[in-house]
Amino acid sequence: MFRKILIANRGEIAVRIIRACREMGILSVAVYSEEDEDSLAAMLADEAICIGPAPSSYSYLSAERILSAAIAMGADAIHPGFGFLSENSRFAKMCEECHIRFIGPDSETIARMGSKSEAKKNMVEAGVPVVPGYPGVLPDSQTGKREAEKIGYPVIIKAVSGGGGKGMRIIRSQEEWDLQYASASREAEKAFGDSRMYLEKYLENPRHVEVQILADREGNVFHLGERDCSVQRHHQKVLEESPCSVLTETQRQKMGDAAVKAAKAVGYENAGTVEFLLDKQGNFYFMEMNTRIQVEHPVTEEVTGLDLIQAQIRIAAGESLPWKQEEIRLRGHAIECRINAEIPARNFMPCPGTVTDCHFPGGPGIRVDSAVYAGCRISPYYDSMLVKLIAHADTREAAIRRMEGALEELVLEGVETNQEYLHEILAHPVFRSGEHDTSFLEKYGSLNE
Ligand code: MV4
Repeated sequence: MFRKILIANRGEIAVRIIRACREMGILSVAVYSEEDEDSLAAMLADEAICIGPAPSSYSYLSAERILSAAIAMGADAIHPGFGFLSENSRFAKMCEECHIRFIGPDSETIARMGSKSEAKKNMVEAGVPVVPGYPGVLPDSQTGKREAEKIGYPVIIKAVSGGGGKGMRIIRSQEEWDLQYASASREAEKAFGDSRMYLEKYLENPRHVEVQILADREGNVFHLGERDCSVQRHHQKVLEESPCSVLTETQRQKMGDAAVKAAKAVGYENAGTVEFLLDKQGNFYFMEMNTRIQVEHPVTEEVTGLDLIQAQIRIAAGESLPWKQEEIRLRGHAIECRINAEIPARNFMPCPGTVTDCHFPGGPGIRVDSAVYAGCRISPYYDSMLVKLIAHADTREAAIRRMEGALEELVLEGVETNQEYLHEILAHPVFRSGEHDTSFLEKYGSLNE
């Protein structure tokens, strides 16, 4: 097992990883930017080191600075958390070359899944269902236009290096093609330095359902149920839950098997998430694979009773998973709400400032993942997520009720938050019915209606 882990992240996920290290008897090192000197992570870790100025590119996104810190502090592994360097194959490769274990899959797997068209090709070969479309990268706009005609409109074009909505356009007729292709590839070039695009049939209002997997070095792969992340606003997840309310046990097994097949096909190691789109007929299609731990991992931890961060660390240290798939039982229903420092009435504009006072909810089935404390500053330089509230209960309705209570109890003074907005989502009859899809917030999520 590792002696000392450096956490290449900030906020609540850094705190979450420090806690896992503590339970495992592993020393933790926090890194912090000049802006984060007073962070909870820096206080809770066994050691902490400043890695640079506030802008992420000079601190949390600097592979060189992070690796230098790891070497200086004598860490034998790095946990990247999510965002920042977590899916950067160059960084994973640098760790490999420095003989510091990157807690995640190897750099080649990260690169392979980072190319969304290559990932999809691998899945076709493995027999995992994918959205119908043109196989591979589009050689040019004109070829794309001809292929779109064959597939039939509406279609969607996506950036090969994208994910999460950037460089993506829905095209509903041939007349729109030229303009949309040009604008999407320009956006992709700017965001990823890669203008390459791929093409798919556009599925109207699907659900976003993702399967958590764990894979060890020996090739044992397990699925840990799914998370429904259909409540999104501009490709930002707002609320996630497990299980998905419309999935039958048969579909769940099929989707889980497909996710395991996907992971096995690429020799995957560590924790990963296989994203699917689920249509109204109950068909599901592979979209992409995320090679990191995700923000919403706690809902899976609550329904499985497993500690995903500890599992990641054990796998990275070479331990095997001594389980059988049948032993992984899903119990009850879990929901996560992301509480952000933002002003819903001003188009969800971030609202940095000082949290002058706070009170976290508790009681049976309530979990709070946060790095916020009374007096802490919320920086304008980083993500505005303050708190993840997670409610777990026997049924979806009971979990929703627990979450409503937790949202009512939660006090965050000094900054505006989306607490009330989340409360309104939970109360909405369409959400309550469990029949919502990815168009839910577009349709019902605007304020003052
Ligand atoms: C799609 C789709 C419909 N058809 N692909 C959005 C982010 C990126 N991961 C892919 N996305 C979508 N891809 C096909 N072929 C609809 C979406 C989509 C979406 C997906 C998940 C959650 C919310 C969404 C909101 C709008 C569009």
